[in-house]
Amino acid sequence: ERRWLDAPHVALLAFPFGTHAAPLFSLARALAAAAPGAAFSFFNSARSNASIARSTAAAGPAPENLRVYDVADGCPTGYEIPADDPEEEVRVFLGLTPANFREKMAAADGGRKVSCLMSDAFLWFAEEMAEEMGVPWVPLWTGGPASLAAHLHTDLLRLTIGAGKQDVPARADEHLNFVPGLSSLRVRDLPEGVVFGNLNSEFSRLLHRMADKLPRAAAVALNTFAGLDPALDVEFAARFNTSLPIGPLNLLAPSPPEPDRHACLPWLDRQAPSSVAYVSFGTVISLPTAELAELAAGLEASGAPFLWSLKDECKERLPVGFLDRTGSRGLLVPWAPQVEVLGHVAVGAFVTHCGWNSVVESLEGGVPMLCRPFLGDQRINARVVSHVWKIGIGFEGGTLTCSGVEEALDVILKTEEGKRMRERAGKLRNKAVRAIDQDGSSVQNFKALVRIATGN
Ligand code: U2F
Repeated sequence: ERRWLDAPHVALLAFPFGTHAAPLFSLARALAAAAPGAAFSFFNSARSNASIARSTAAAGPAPENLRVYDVADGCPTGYEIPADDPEEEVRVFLGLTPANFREKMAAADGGRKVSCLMSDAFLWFAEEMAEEMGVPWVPLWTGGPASLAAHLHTDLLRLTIGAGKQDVPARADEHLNFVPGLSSLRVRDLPEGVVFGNLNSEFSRLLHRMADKLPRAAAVALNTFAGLDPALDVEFAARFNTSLPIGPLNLLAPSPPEPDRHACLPWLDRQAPSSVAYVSFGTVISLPTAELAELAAGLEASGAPFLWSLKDECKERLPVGFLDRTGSRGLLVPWAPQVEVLGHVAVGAFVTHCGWNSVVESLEGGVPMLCRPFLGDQRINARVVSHVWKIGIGFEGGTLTCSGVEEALDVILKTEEGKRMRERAGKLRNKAVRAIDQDGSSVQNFKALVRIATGN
């Protein structure tokens, strides 16, 4: 009995919005499988847990030593996110933290003492909880690594550039050569809330606090791999007690393939190699109607076959007649098995918001990107894709236009430059695959993570 109570018990706290909780859960599964003698408790909102359960159903039950707990999110049944205030649910949830986590943790796994606290890096207060409990804190950063470097240097950036203006400052085009790891990026690529935009938004304050806490973590896990961005490898190794790039997470800890409910893959089988434009803006972004029309017109004008993951409620906002005119070469679906789609030989370009998971999946498929970033890390990810790795094209004006989409698709799908982008993307894919080889750097780092988490 006593021995059971003393066995390692790792608690994992999820951030239940966007594509944050799913990668942490995949990691929890992988850790539980690698350390069968330890217990793992995963804390997340009921809604997010249900969505993870649906998308991982094909993997069968989670390992027995991994238990899943629902924490209160403050949203009544039937709650709908207000269109004019998408951050409301995040604010409500954060308002309940950390009490909602504490309450469930107290009873988790028969009260077995927690010996390591892992969390989404956004949940900065986990550092204080871990400190109180006298256990190590191990956060996972799920977004792009360049944006993390920007958050870590928020104070330096505010001092140097000035801050507090709602718009992009006059120095927008200056390079960030005074920030370690970011010298080839510009002020305008920064996440909003660092030097421009609302510095007092929920996210801006949360990320600022996180930056303060991360250097105290026992280790910081990252969904990237050594060598993808060598300057950032050096920066994180210097900044953190232990920097653990363990990505690509979806290769290290793969979920089962998504069911292909809308028959995307057989449709792709009928298309020529590298000919199809795949379009998706992730789980948070919904294109404004005018821009949706521009994108539709651009796809139509390009003549390229396309696969578009577009929620049904957005379909109603498409230009009249678009579906009739393009039905023979376009497939619209409410959800696509994106990893498999990007890995399919027919896909030649990805029109994306540059959410980090999408960027990593595109890179794994060796697919060049057409980048239309919106918020958070997406702008800086887009700039890295187009100007550092040179495997994509950005929309400098910000929004998508018909001619912009047509031209960028032409370059990627039909020109020598597009071919070179594909070759460069292919080289990055090979690096990613090597990182999760038996002796690869991410596998080694994962083993180190298992040791830190279980105290061995
Ligand atoms: C937030 O990102 P998002 O959830 O909007 O976008 P991604 O990081 O690109 O993740 C989307 C995931 O959803 C999957 C896709 C990705 O794993 O494969 N998917 C799918 O399977 N089928 C579809 O039809 C559409 C999507 C945030 F907005 C970003 O800025 C952050 O970088 C990100 C990670 O922190 O979280």
